[in-house]
Amino acid sequence: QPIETSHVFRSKLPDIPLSNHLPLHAYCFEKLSEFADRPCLIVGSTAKIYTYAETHLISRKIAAGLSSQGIGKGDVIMILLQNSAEFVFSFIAASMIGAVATTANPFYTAAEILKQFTVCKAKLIITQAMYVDKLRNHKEARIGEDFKVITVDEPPENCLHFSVISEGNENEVPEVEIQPDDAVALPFSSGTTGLPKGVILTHKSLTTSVAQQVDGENPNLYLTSEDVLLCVLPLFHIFSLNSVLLCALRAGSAVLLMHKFEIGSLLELIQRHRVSVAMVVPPLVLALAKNPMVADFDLSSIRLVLSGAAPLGKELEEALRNRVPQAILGQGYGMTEAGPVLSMCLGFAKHAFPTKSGSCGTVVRNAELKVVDPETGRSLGYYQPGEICIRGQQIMKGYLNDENATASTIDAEGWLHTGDIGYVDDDDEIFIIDRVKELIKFKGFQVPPAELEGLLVSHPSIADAAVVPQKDVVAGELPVAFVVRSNGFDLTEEAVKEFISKQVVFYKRLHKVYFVHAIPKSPSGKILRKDLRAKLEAA
Ligand code: AYL
Repeated sequence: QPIETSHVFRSKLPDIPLSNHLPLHAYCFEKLSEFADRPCLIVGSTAKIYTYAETHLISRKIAAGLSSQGIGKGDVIMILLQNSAEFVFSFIAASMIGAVATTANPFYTAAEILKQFTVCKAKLIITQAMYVDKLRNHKEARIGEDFKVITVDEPPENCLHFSVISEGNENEVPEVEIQPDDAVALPFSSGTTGLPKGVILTHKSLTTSVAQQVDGENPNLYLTSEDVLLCVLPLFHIFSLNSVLLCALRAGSAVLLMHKFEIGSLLELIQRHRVSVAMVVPPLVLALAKNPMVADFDLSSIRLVLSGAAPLGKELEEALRNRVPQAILGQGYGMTEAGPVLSMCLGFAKHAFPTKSGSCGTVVRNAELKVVDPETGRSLGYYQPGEICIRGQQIMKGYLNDENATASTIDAEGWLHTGDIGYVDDDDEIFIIDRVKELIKFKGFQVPPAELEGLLVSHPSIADAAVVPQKDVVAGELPVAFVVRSNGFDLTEEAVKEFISKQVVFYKRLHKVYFVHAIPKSPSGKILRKDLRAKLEAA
């Protein structure tokens, strides 16, 4: 009987010993004594700098402060903040006491926040006063009684000021036993299907992922204590949290925090702080490549641009190259559940390899990647497109309270199925060409169709609905809906759009609504999304 050979792709870089027995904070600050006086956080809006020693000390104070607020091992806190030093301190502090941080977009609507908050059983929220009103709609749980709210600015009624935790005694951080398999971060992702779910990332997942990027004699992503990393992408998303913040901390680089994207201040800050490494998403590449203001600023400090979270077109990459000719441009490919990085451009390595435009990089070291035929499940060789699967110690432990979703994402042999279609070329570079999962990506943000479909069918005049992506030059993809009306024809496109926009964050808003007589479905009742996407392309 012939033995089926399984094609497994590996990094060109050798495996390295991993320090993934360490808790995440200990791993990130392992070389603290080396970097103590180096800048760690630079607050863009104020130019305030926190050194590594200060960042570590403040985080310890907050760890003690959180603990005196009753937060202990395994407890979940929600960080509902824009990029800020307080975000960073709170995240590290939670790790120090074995607590878990769930991060959410402060622009979420009250309903979106409360859903995540409730599923996680969060005991405390760290946020800004202006978002507190969204937390007051909660019917069962009340601020100050059932959960605590801490604001980084003037606290509204029943809330506490950040100083309550930041003035903790750093010598009173409780000693906790942290196991590598304990959760540390709980970002939300809809994965390949359904509603957003809590993704359990453990200390081991994140230390492994960071090590795969920045550790070793020839790190895949070479960062030093001389580097200044641009942190404009939101830290509540795993791309920025992992590949910007955690990687920078491990390498002793400085992190330039911007609380929001605005092209003028972005360019000004890059020039002023001599940013050397820019983590970006394709819409930001578009702005850097096309905005006329760019010509007025000195971007010569940028030596590396890493784009991720959504496909980057070759033309766009070329256009950016004209603006920053000295820089190495490349991509990272990740998925929240994968811990998150699957592959990264080897042009970023200390001893770099030549790479091709359009590629998402090569699988990270200490991991295995395969491409499987979605029909037969067999693994495929070079140049054959199929579903990308990844295996390694970095992947999530599973979804929070959802064994079925976990089992349908990570198979019995430990392979995580991404729902992305791609191939590997004979230089071991990965190219993503399609997505078989439902997920829509607006500027790299997740828009789970199931969530919008659930809202749509809750409308009394809607019998059935399906939401699919429509291609867009600026956003990458936009959510559009196919809707079956349940009674008469009174319901208008505008009414449907408004019904949704009141309930969701701006990037989940429907761009277009098509009224149809029926939603095409498979015999088992699954929406035939491919057919709907084809309909859009034909239109
Ligand atoms: P999630 N090219 C094409 N599609 C991509 C890419 C890319 N470079 N990166 C991510 N995606 C898509 O969970 C893909 O469909 O995580 C993938 O399954 O919000 C989905 O986005 C995952 O979306 C990095 C670089 C993290 C990227 C990331 C991505 C995190 C996005 C760390 O260094």
